[in-house]
Amino acid sequence: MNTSPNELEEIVERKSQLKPKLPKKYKVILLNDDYTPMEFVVEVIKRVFGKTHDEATKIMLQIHTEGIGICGIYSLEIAETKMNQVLNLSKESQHPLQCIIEKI
Ligand code: TYC
Repeated sequence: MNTSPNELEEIVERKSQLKPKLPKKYKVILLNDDYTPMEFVVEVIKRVFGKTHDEATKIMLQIHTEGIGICGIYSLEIAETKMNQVLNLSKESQHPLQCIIEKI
């Protein structure tokens, strides 16, 4: 016997209740380079990611020594917005600072 559209809807609904979807999260990562001034990176991290001066300095030094650093974890839309804010600030100031997002 065929399943009616109403029954199908009910099954789909029951399935989605059984398996609540966790929203996908994305890391916003800054990359090291040899030219961007440390103080500029600290200011960008404070402005875009709302970190304190001490937090931003710690993240900047981690990027400087290890090559990359995570500035925050967000939904896709917010992660993309933050990445674009970083790229716009670095372009405006003519620094080569790079920023990427990565799915967790
Ligand atoms: N390595 C840079 C310097 O020595 C500083 C720097 C830190 C650049 C973090 C980029 O994401 C970065 N001036």
